[in-house]
Amino acid sequence: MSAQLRVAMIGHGFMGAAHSVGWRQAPAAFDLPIHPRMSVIVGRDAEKTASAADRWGWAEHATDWRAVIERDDIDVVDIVTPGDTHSEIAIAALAAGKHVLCEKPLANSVAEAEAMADAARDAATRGIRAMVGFTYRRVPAVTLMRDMIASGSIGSIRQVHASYRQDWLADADAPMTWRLDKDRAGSGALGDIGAHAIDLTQFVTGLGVAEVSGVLETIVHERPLLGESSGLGGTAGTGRGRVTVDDLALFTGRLSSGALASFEATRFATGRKNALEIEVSGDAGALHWNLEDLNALQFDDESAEPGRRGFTRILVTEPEHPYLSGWWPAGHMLGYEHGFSHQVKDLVEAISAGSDPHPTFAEGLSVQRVLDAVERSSAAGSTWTTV
Ligand code: SOE
Repeated sequence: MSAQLRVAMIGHGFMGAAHSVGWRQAPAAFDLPIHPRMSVIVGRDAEKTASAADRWGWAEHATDWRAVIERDDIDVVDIVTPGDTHSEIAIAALAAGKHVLCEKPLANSVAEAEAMADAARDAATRGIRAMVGFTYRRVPAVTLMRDMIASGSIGSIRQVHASYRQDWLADADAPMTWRLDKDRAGSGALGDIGAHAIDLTQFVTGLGVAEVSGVLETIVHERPLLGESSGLGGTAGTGRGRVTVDDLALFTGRLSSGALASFEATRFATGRKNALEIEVSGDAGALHWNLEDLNALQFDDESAEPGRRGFTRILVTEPEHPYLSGWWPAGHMLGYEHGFSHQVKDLVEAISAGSDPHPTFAEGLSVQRVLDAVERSSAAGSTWTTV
């Protein structure tokens, strides 16, 4: 294995920026067994891709992803493009013998996700690894939450509430973007941010979502077409474009243990900027985490003496907490971007150890099956639908 992992990143939007920070920060924060090298960034527009290469520190830039994944001086392909391109690029990269990191959701359909999971399983027999980018698992407080649940801190799980509420579409005149086009994104709030709520639930509880009943709603049906804008991007053009995805997803899940979970995904929750929250309630206590307060974990320990119970706030910044060994002294806080460095750390260490990094494409497929079941349930009048 070469002393370096030479990386090609396909795409350079918001996730391209976040992944670039991860590739650059991780080797400085952690003693990685192999050093990742930011070799080439790929985009359709040569000028914009050259600018992204300069801004984020990529050695080269290119416009033809098919040529790049065939290069023998590339070891890893990092896919940060919209969901309609994930399966084609990932399957081609795995076939070319490249390790793959693919953004979430894994694909735009179960069929695509199944093909990707099959390709990853085959590639693993050749020592090629694949991972899907559910980075919130790698916030230290979330990993601690998973560990506390696994060690029995809250007892037997009774119920879960997981929601992801944003408000960047609450303005009806916010521009059209690829995330509102079913052909590009596969679904709206459900797949874009509901996928995180589903993955978090399955990750921290160790339970699968087995059955769902849900409703999907489109609130604003047309939006202005604009030139490319900052942030989440805008769809170029004049006039108005048709929104073909859900704006709001509400659904109930029956977990594999029989416990019930409630889910919400919306980009219309006025005032909620990036509120991914999960609360797990057990017979001996509860745990709550909110991305908008990402360093803290709320813990209700019902084994405390009467009068001393209720949620306490654990500041998850101690050196012994997950991932903190690479960063600052207690209380100096981490941010949104650190999860992307933790993702790089875990991927590189798995590749070096010859093991499958988590979440695997199979885990990404399990989320895709839940998304699909919610869409089928909503189309059938919110009936209970098997995942
Ligand atoms: C937009 O809703 C978005 O960028 C999602 O696509 C990301 O997955 C989420 O982490 C932040 O919000």
